[in-house]
Amino acid sequence: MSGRIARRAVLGATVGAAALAACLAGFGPALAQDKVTLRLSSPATPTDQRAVALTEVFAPAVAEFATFEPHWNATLFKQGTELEAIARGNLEMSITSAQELASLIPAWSIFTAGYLHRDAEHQKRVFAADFMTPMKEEVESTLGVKLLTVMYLGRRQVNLRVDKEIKTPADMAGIKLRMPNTDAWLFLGSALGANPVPVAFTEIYTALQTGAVDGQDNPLPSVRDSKFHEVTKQIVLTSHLVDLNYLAISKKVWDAFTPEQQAVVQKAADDAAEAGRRKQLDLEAELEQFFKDAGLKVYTPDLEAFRTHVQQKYLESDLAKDWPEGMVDKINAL
Ligand code: KDO
Repeated sequence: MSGRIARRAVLGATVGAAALAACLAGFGPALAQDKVTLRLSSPATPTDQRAVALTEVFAPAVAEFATFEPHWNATLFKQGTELEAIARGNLEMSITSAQELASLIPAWSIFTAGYLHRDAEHQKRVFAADFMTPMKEEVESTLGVKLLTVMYLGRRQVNLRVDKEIKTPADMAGIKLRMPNTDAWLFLGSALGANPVPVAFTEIYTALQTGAVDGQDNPLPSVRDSKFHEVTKQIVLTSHLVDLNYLAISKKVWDAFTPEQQAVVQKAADDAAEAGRRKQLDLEAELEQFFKDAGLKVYTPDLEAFRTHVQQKYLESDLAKDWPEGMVDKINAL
């Protein structure tokens, strides 16, 4: 008896919902449901400055016609699978890396090379340079992904749970260094002289805590944000990669915007990138002291030895065979 009542109640609710939906459909574009939802998936934490800037600057700027729906901590897609998800139409946005692009389009490995970008401003100039147009177009035509802007992640530093003092790449021999799981990242780990071990960003803390790895590399704000300093003893200021990410959007979604909406999205992306960049640079400047106060050793190794070793490894590598002719010189000249 109670089952019958329950069933009728559910049916009634269904009919009611269907009728309401049909009724609302008639109102068309005036309704909020017509806004496009921009789901973004990223392993970044919600307190990461790129995440903060996208939430505080990008989202409100596009709110009239789009709902920004971020999924941080890789809760929607696993790190490194986002580009494929966009290409398949399962995701609208991501904060992708040159390393992820390089695993699909080898020429992009040029931007994974250690000691290539000089600083945040250099990254911006490179991204805006004419020689980037064919690179960006290839990403659009092969992956259906538009790269909106470049986001500054910061200078990557070696962060170890072991005591051993590191002066040169030779001192890194035998160190199990966590790297993200793509060929370009693993190559960087070995170019630093270490034994690279692939681990997803969200698993680093546990890998350090359990000793599955001896260390990891990331910019200082990421180290603090994800509390890696709780499970490590030292930070070696190698600054081996001035790291970046690209804010990426589905080309199909982009093409469906009006030219006016595209201009709004582009400006919102650039403004968010700029806001994040400023905050990230400030944090980098102040965090050295924070880690010293937390009891970690923080010091600069023989940078010339690291630079020479790493650059040599890249220039001799198979990766370099896929780099567009003359591009390293053009990047250096900017
Ligand atoms: C990381 O996995 O070490 C890395 O720093 C790589 C970056 O390209 C980027 O994916 C980043 O993680 C995440 O956004 C988390 O900060």
